Amino acid sequence: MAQTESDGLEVLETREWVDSLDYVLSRGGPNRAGRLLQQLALHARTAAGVNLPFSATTPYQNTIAPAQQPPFPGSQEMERRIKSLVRWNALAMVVRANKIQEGIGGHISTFASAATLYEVAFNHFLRAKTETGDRDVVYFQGHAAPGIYARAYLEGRIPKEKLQNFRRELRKGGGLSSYPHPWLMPDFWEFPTVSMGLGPIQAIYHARFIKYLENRGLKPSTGGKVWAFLGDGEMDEPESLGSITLASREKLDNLIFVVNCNLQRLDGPVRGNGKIIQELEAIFRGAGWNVIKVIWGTDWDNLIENDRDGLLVKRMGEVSDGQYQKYFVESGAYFRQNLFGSDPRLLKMVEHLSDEQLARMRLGGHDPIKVHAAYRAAVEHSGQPTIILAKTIKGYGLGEAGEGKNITHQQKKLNDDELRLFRSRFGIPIPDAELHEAPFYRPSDDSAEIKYLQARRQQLGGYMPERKVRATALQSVPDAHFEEFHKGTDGREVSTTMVFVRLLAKLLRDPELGKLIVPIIPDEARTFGMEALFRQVGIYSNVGQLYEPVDMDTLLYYKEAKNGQILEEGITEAGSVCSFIAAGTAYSNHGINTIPFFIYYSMFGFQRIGDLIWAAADMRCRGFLIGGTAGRTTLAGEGLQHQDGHSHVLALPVPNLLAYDPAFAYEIAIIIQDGIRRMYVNGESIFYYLTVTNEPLPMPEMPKDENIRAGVLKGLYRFKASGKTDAKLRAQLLGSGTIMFEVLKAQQILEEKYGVAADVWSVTSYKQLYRDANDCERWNMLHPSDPAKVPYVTQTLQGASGPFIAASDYMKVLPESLGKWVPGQLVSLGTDGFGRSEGRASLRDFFEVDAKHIVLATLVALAREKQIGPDVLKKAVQELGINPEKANPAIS
Ligand SMILES: Cc1ncc(C[n+]2csc(CCOP(=O)(O)OP(=O)(O)O)c2C)c(N)n1
Ligand SMILES: [Mg+2]
Repeated sequence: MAQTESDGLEVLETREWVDSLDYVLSRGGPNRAGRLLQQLALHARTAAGVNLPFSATTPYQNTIAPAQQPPFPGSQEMERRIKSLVRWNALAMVVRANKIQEGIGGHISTFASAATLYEVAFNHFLRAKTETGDRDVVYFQGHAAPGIYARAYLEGRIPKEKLQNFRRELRKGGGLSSYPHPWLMPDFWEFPTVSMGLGPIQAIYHARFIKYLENRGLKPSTGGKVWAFLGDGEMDEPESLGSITLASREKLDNLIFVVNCNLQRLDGPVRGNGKIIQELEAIFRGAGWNVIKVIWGTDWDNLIENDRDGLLVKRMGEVSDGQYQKYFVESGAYFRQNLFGSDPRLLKMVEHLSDEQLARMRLGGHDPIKVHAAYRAAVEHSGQPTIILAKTIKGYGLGEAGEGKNITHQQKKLNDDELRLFRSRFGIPIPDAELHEAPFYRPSDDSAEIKYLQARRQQLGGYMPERKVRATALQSVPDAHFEEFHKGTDGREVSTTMVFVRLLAKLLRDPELGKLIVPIIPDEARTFGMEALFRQVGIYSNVGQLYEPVDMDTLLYYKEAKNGQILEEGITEAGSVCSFIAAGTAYSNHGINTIPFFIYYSMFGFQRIGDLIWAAADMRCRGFLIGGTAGRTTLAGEGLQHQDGHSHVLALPVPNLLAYDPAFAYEIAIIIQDGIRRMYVNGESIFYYLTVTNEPLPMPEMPKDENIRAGVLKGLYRFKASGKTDAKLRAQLLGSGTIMFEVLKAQQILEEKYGVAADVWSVTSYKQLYRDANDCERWNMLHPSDPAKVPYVTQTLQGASGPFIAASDYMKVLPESLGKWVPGQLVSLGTDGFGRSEGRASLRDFFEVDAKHIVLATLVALAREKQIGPDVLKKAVQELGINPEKANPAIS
């Protein structure tokens, strides 16, 4: 590029200004220089209308200047050796596993790129216990698991045999799960992070929940941090970015994101034509985070420092990520030509470096000094969350086997040559002859490396990750709060939502239990009639209430307080469920038995945030998910997007979730009381889903039968036997939720009009019944010569005569799942299909779950058994006013 005279003048002029600024810097320091620059910008604008272009980014260089770096506090050489050992064992774990069993999978290149990020953290930052008894919590990137196992192996925490069984969990003696799963490794992993995006959003809400615990006086405020190690590709998940303003709004300076910017995801570059680091910087700066870029290693310091005219930094900022990735796999000559060759002045800057040296110039994320400086700055920063954007090379150290290549994410096998090169590059003392097996390597306990590593961990309070139950169990759950609900409402109509809210309010008043309860609501409290709680326990706010609420003069004003108990999350089910998880796992993470109740529109639960609920299950989260405004025909008016008739089907797959669709107040009381007991007194790794509805109905008294409680919990009991003991025609009606009241009406019609004596059974949980029946079935298969076990549903319904008609506000598949265990003909009525904007009566007619359809279904079933004739049916259709040609709700 030719230089013009004015170019030259401009360069000179710029230099003079830069020199002056340097002088100010040396005299007054960075703050003074910053103020001066601001004044200059202001002057330029007011005096001459110069508007500086808006920029959300800073130049493509490290945020922390070399002069600001703290000295490295450990032995770099020793830490490099330890890191090499971790690298080797992580790689060997995956390579061996795939040699032994083709296709078992695993990831090498994720950890290879992140090894320095982890090792500096492990040796200097991640505190299993702080001096004040707090702890840091760490979300490890799921695909980096081999590196975390490899380190635990060096620490002596995981035996070699388990390493050999990586991804072979069912082998004798057990193995290691592919990714972090507390369910599978409950003493080790704390946070399942491998479904991308769930780690970052959970980390944000966890950090916020810690502040909540502190502000409410449930946990002393002692400075633990939440670290989240994330992938740059992962940041594309909406969950990764969707809640970042919460973190800055709540001033979460206990939160540190470390994004491993290896510029690649699975298929190829994250931003081939752009720059992921700059893009993330802009997003997070805009959202109010402290952003620390770690782009260039120490090797670059001199070059950048001598770049007086900013030519190099400008050029570095022009090159796209796709091109940088190309440099990683190309020769030094190519790098020189392509990056520096654009300007002779740039070429001159690197003429003292050989191609070989150029090719080996380290990136920031592979340089412990740079990484350490960033971590130190992050932990010392106050008032804001911090994100560290560290540039690395994916598959670092793999050379031809995958370093920087698009295929590297999937690389699981190395041939002998590649293994040899890796071994030699990292100096692992394994002879060539043994390399083929990719053996693990651990120096003896008294080796310098192991002693150093152990000393570092001891200094930082112990090993990480380590999961354990840190809370002591509750003693008991007092009966007193629940008894009122056993009595019924004497004909007064209340909805099950109102019942639940009343129970919650009572529990909140309990001197012991009350403070542990965490009500979580995504902007729906008024819908559920919960506004009285605003005043009773307050809404949590990290700053209290800085304004005078408009409804201050009312009894139930919108009270925000620093020690407020309600987490009013706003319209974010994803965020709310993360608070639920943070509260429901505090028994292990923080030794505090918080009991979350997350109350939401049932339609926006499983189908919207099912993956987070799955993660909650994995984490052995406790608590109650309360699906409000539930039922396809019970939520009137709202229509297709709101009316939920399938969340109970979506709840079926979650193994440790108990799901209930209660009809009556006493059922709710029994389920919640027993739930608290099982989770917080017995310490079971289960959690609950309850649907509650908004239809006001008269709540009956609990029948006086000692088996009721067990029946409610197991999922089925006889609620009301027919009084017509002499009837010839008999039927059994099974009802759930609000549809129970249609069933009760049907019972009456059947008796009065058709001479059918029908018993009414309450099915509180199809899921419980299904699970129990399967359990028996399986046991019977495996123990064919023992007396067969009889499922609870069969035992309970045995002897009840006539067909079984089940009706609920959910899909027909729920009762049908019990088909083979119901001792007789089963007919299932349910709400398959899209909802409609309508009133309840019309909806129930449309979905064929109202009393008249239950009656018809019963008569048809009796006719099928030849107990009544077709003429009765024909007449019934007319009498009941049913249009046989109406559209099928399941597909219309
Ligand atoms: C929700 C979700 N979608 C897809 C995947 C499959 N997956 C696993 S790793 C990966 C690429 C990860 O890239 P990045 O976040 O950049 O991490 P890196 O391995 O590069 O550090 C993908 C797509 C997943 N685990 N979770
Ligand atoms: Mg990546």
